[in-house]
Formats: sequence, C-alpha cells, structure tokens
Amino acid sequence: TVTQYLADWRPYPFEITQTRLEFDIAPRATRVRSQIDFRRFGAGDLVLDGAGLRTLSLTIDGRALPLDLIREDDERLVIPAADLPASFTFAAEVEINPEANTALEGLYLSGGMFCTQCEAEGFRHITWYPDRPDVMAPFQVTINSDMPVLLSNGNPVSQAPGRAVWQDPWKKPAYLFALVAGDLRAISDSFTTMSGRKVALNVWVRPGDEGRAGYAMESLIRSMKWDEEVYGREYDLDVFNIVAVDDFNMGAMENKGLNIFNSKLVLATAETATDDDYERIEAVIGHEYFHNWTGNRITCRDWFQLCLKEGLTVFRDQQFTSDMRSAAVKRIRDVQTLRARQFREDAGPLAHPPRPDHYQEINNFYTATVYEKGAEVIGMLKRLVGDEGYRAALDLYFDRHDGQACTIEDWIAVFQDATGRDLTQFKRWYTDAGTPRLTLSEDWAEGRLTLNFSQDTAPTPGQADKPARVIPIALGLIGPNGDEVLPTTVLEMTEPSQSFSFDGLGARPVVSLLRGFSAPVTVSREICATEQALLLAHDTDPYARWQAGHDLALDGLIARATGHDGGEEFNRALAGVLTDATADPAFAALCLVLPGEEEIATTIAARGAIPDPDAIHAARRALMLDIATTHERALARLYDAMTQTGDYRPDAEGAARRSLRLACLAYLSRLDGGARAEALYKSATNMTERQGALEQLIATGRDKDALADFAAEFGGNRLVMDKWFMVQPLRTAPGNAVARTRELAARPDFDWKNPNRFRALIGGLTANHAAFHAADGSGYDFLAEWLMRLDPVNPQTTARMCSAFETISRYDSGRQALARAALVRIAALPGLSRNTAEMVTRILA
Ligand code: BAL
Ligand code: ZN
Repeated sequence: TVTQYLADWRPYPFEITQTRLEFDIAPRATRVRSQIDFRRFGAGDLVLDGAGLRTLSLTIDGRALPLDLIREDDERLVIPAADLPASFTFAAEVEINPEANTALEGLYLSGGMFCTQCEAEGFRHITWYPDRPDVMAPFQVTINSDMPVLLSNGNPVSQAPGRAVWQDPWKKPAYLFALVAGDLRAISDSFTTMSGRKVALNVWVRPGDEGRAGYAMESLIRSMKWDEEVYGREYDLDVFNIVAVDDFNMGAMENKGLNIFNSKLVLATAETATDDDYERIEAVIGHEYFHNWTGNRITCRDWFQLCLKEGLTVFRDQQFTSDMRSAAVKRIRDVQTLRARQFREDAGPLAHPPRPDHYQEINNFYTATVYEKGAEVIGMLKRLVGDEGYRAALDLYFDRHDGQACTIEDWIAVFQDATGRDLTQFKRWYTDAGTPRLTLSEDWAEGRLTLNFSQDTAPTPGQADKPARVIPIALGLIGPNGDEVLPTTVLEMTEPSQSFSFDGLGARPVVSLLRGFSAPVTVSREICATEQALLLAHDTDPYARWQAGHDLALDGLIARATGHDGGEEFNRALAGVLTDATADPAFAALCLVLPGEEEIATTIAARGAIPDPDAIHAARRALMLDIATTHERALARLYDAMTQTGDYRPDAEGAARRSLRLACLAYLSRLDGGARAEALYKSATNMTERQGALEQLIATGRDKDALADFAAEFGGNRLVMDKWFMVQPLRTAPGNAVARTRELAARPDFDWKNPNRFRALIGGLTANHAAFHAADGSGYDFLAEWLMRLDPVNPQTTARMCSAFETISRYDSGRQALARAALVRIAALPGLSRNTAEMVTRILA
C-alpha cells in the first residue's frame, strides 16, 4: 500500500483546454470515448489515472498508441514527454461495466437508473484522465441511451430521443463530473437570481415519488436566496438539477449543476419523514448548493486540502440552518454532534488534523474532523476577526481565487490580508490533531476575580508535542442573585498558561465559560452543583445554560455508574426547566434528554477510569426513573400540552413541540409501561411521533403489534423501512439486542448491499452502547462478520463503519482483547480492500 504525502505534491505539467466525452450507455458494457485537449505547462510525462477500464484504443492527435503502455493491474498510463507536442488531443475508447459496480464509485446502476459518484477518485473508473482536483477543464458530454432522461453537468445543448448533449462552461476538476440516465420524473420550479437571470430548477425522482420532493425544492430556493443575501453569491448556469438515488455511499454530492442525492435526503412527507429528516434535507440541500462557490468555483489543490471546501461549506450550512430555524437550538445540536463524533475521533487511534499531511485512502478522510472541526475552526476565525473582518476576507477569497484550486495557506492569507492579523499560530488548528483541554482555576479577593487558564493537548498518532494554540474564550459573569454582571467578553488565550482579571465586583460571581462554545476544547474546572444550577437557571447564553444542566446531569450519571449516589441536584434543577418549558419547548427538550451512554463512557475515560457499559446503562435508566417519579405530574401535563394540533408543519416551532413531547414520553414510559406510547403510536399522524412512540415501545418490550403494523403499512417504502431496521437494534435492551439484530439480518428484506439499509441495521447496533460493547464480545463479532461480508462489495461503506471500533482501548482488558481479535480477523481477510485495511491497521496500531 502506498502512502500519499502532502509534501510530495507537484503541479501537473499540462493544462486541459477542453474535455469531450461521449457515452454509449449499456448496463454491462458502456462505451466511453474521450477527447482531451492538452497544452504543455511544465516538464514531464503525461500521466493519466484509470481503474478497472477495458481499454479499446488510445491515440494522440489521431495516432494510435500501443495498448501495452498499460500494464496489467496498473492504474496509471504514462506517455513519455518525448512523444508529445506542445499542444495535442489525447483520445481513448474504453468499456466499463456499471452493473458490476457494487462499490458505487464511478458509473453504476441503482434501481435501474445509471448514475455516477466521482469524488474523490471515481472518475478514473470511467476513463483515463488526470484524476486530481487541480486539473480543471470545461466539459462537453454526449449521452447516447434509450433512457428517457439524460443529464450531465452545465447547460443542455441539445436533447433528442436517445441522445443528449451537455456543455459545462465552467472549468472543473473530474471529481465534479456527473451523469444520470434513467426513467425519472421532475418536479420543476424556477429562481430569478439577483442580477435577474431565470434559472430552471428540477428535482428528479422515480415515477411515483413526485409528491415527496416538494420540501427539497423549497429548500433549494431558500438556499439560493440565502447565499445571495448573506454571501453575495449568485448561481451561474441556466439550470440546476437534483437527482435522488437509492444506492449512495454518502449523503449527497455537489457535482456542478447536477447534484446527486441519497434519496433519504430528498424525499419527505409528514407520514414518512421525521422532523430531523426534514431539517437534514434542508441543511444538505443547502450544503451541496453552497458548494457551487465553495468547492466548485474555488476547489481544492489536492485532497489534503479537503477541509478547505468541506469545513467552509459545513460552516455555511450551519449558518443557513441557524437563520432558517433557531440559532440557539442549532448551536447546541452542533456541539452535541461535534462531541459525539469529532472529539471521539480526536481521542482515539484515528485522530488526524483537519488538514492531514498523509493518507493511504482519501475516502477514509471524509471525517468529522475534516467536516465538523473544519467548520468550528472557521467559527473561531470569525469570532477573532469579527463579522466585518470575516465578510471582507470572504469577499477577497472569492475575488482572488475564483476559478482556482487552492490550499489552506491561501485561505489563511485572505484573512491576514483582509484584516491585517497575523494568523501564524492560529494555523495550528489546521495542522495539529487532538482536542485541547482548557483548565480553569479561580482566585477571588477584594472584588477581583482572577481566572487562571492552562491548555494542554494529549499526543495523537504521529504528533507527540502539541504547542499552545490560540483559543478564543467567550465568557460572562453571573452574580449570586442570577444577574449578569459581565456580558459576553472574548479573551484570546495564546500561551500554555494565562491569567485574566476582572475588578470591581461586589460579590463573587459564577463564570459562564465558553459561551456559544467559542472553541472546540474540553473544559476542566472546579464548579459545584449549586453553581451549575445557578447557570442553568440564569445564564443569558443559551448554549452555556444548556451546558450547565448537561454537566450537572453528566456528573450525576458518572457518580451513579461508578457506585455512588448522584443526579439529585439535576433532578431538583429540572423543576425550573419544566416550569418554563412551554415558553421554549425546544430548549426544555434539550435539557431533558440525559447525556447518552457513549458520552458518559467518554467522560469516565477522560477522567482516567475504565467505563463499564452495563453500569452506565443501568445508571441512566435509574436516573430516568427517579426523574420520572419526581416530576410525573409536570411531565404528564407537558406531554398533553404538546399534543399535535392542526396540520403537521416541518418548521422549527412544530418540531420543538414534538421534541418536548417525545422527551416527556421517554420518562413517562418508565412509569406507564408504554401505555402512552402505544396510544401515541396508534393516533400519530406524522412519522416524528410514530417513530418516537415505536422507540419507547421497543424500550419497554411492548413492541410486537406496533412493529408488525409498521412493516405492514410501510413494507413497500425503502426509506421508512430503514427506520424500522434501525430502531430495533438501537432501542432493544442490551442483553437481547445482538440476537435480535442477527434475526433481522437474516430477513430477505435486509438488502445489505444498499448502504442505507446496512447502516440502519448494523449502525443501529453499534449505536446501542451497552449492546455493542457486550462483555462476551458478541457485538464485536457480529460487526466484524458483516464488515467482512461487505468489504468485497463496497469498501467505502465498510471502511467508514470500522470506526465503531475506534474507542476500544478505553474499555477493560477483556473487551479490548475480544475487539482486537475481531479486528485481526478482518485484517486477515484475503483481498481486503485498501480502504478497510488502512482503517483496521490504524485502529490496531
Ligand atoms: N463532497 C462530498 C459530499 C459533500 O460533502 O457534500
Ligand atoms: Zn460537502
């Protein structure tokens, strides 16, 4: 296996002035003819990438090249510099087999339609090409096929039965190429841009799904308007197409003018999609659309720079959701996701910087660190330079780099040049892995509060020393009576240890620390339960207020999971939350949901102890029962008060009420044995409540009728049945979950080659903490068994799911040995993919 290094990047010695492709589409033998106009740019041979191609001919300016230039198993075609004039046309004819393409990389078949996925290195499975993001070219694409709908990037040039020609005038790298050929129906609309151009919009779905694409279209129109208003970015083609496909490794893909989406991120109705599904559809439609400027017009020089486009585009989609919904709720949920996925990654064997400097398989680096931490880093930059500085830097970025393939250095330079600020130290956030720990101790004397901060970051693979980073610390001070005595102030920490003082204070205040989660760090501080309760009751910053309650609950749960009493203070503090709940149902719901078992385990490990999954599970259940018993009347009142009235609307207000209702239901089900859940399951008119009720029925073991009913009603709907496959492993009591998952996996409708279905069932089990980490290793064995089955079929999805094992070293030696044995079995699989091999090797290292 070959490791790629950032330090080895060299410019490509040719530019492409035009790429022409012609496809004769057929399931088993699609012909691809290419004509690529090259112009020499520097010294060197012409090197092209190709994988799994049956090459029929190769020519330079019409002169045939010997096919033995391609060696068996070789994925590179090298044409010696001596054979090449300054400008020339390279042409190739190859044959590929979409039907055999189960890896879903390149051109493949999904439910009878042809579609493509080329990021990161899929284009080489289509034809010979410089498959690297810094080689950008205009494309013209001809598609010959008897399929009724034929789509590619850019604008349509001609459409006739059996033949379509598309032209994309904007230079782009091959990873943004896309082609779709299928029997599809569109829902159509239009958008008039800020300069008055009318753009045709289509969301393409399978016949029969037209009624489920409306929300995606509305989301697209909102995205286009938002990007004009907030970033001044206008769309640049005559048409924008979105296509939904059932078999897709990722969520969606930003191909120029032709976004291809996993159908679960397009199709929604009240009866089939949850509030979370709707929110994700809006966010991902926005994300892919925003890539048109941050990713497509300005792309990455090489794949080490992936977070240049992904971190920025996630940051932009987070801003979009905040503006469309509730900024406070969005921030809290983003922090929860970051902690659950990225902090976990940073603390284990897969830790890497947002900009890695080496990899074996780039597909393994589409991670929470590149995406979500990449976005957090931009949030810090914005906080440090201010809103105006940010806007100036972004304007400069678009002006200076439009049409280019760029680096993190280019990105940092626009901030430096636009604001005059030296960002040398800040750059460490991009190059260093690991989550810094921020430790706070306080001194109080004569009206002066001194905050002593120190920062440290544990070593990560390949990075032993971690110099100090710039940490923006947003904080406020809350007086003992609950009044805010210092509004939000941002301190800039640059040293390993640093102190800041506040004078003239009447009484000792409580520090509301890291407001808005101003930096992706963990916090270690002395704070008592009374102070946390004070912040939960009075903090003016919604994130910090929620965090105070969350920490109070976490401390209680950890005490219980390690053989002590705990959780009483949190239980008491909930009285206030429940009293105020109707004023802000979304916030109350966030406060009511206890930290998950995985987070409890992470925190126990971070405090230097060994987490016991069974004890954690028991502690959480016990605290839920205590809370339910203490607050039964208030919870029941709220549950009734949040009853759905009127038609379902997938907006923030409606979602907030439903989230509070379901949070109450989870507690009440501990007392009523699932009676309310059963009634709700029967009466619910929307999937949010349906699924919520079903989850409680599974957790209380009262699920038989509901599961049968659900399967009878939705058996024909793949996306809804994914939910049925997911909630069972997730919510079944840990002792029975592996056996139940095994039974489900044996069903004929467990279509495991479909990534959504595989992730639903197998991912559902790995998200059931105590079940996956069963002491007998049955969870590990089950996962390993299925990863070994999937790897030869779909290496990308297999490799990503290996990360379920990334936390094993925090558990006891028995569990560790069992998990390692499972990984060793995977490593020994003959013909193991490069994707999975890299993941397993890193985890076992
Ligand atoms: N570029 C891969 C899918 C996405 O991040 O939008
Ligand atoms: Zn993206």
